Amino acid sequence: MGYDPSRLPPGQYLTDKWPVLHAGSVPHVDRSLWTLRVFGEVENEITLTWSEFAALPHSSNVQDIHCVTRWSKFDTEFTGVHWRELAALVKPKPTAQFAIAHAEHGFTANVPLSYLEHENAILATHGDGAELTPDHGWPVRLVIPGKYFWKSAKWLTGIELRATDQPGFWERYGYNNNADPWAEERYEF
Ligand SMILES: Nc1nc2c(c(=O)[nH]1)N[C@H]1C(S)=C(S)[C@@H](COP(=O)(O)O)O[C@H]1N2
Ligand SMILES: [Mo]
Repeated sequence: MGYDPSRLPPGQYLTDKWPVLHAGSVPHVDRSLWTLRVFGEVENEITLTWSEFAALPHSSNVQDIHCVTRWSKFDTEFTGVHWRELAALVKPKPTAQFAIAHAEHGFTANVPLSYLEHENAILATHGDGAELTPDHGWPVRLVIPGKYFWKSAKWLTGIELRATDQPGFWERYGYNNNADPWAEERYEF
């Protein structure tokens, strides 16, 4: 297939499939009991039910994803809720500088808040035109553009805004905190 090789970060190979990758087992989520909590450095903490989340405006984008285990997948379409819809409800304090995604089984992933605010960041319910499958993070996963894909937490249950950074699950395991695929920021050592 033809593609622009400059879209492939160093040390990556292109795949057409959408691989599945995570630590531990796929959680069994009951969407009627699922909630999304947005808390921390905000004026107004919220906990949304599925129906409240689903009622928020949705949007779509297309982006390339890059896993630290070296596979990249181009032109992945995600549909879901942009952070701005939640920010309008919680009103982040000026002290909010970092976002911690919280997921089932205690998984966390940290990014500077600016990455969550990116136009292509999304709390996704759909990938490549179909509802997310359980192994890709159903019912809601985060997608953070411009970072290795481990920053994109599947089975999202909360977003915490913080004044200070706090390493997440893979970061504590030795992965690079910044995780820029173009700089090959894979592991700490
Ligand atoms: N909750 C959770 N989310 C996670 C992970 C995980 O272990 N747990 N692994 C990350 C990693 S390393 C990758 S590459 C992507 C893989 O997403 P996919 O299985 O949909 O391709 O999920 C990320 N999100
Ligand atoms: Mo990954």
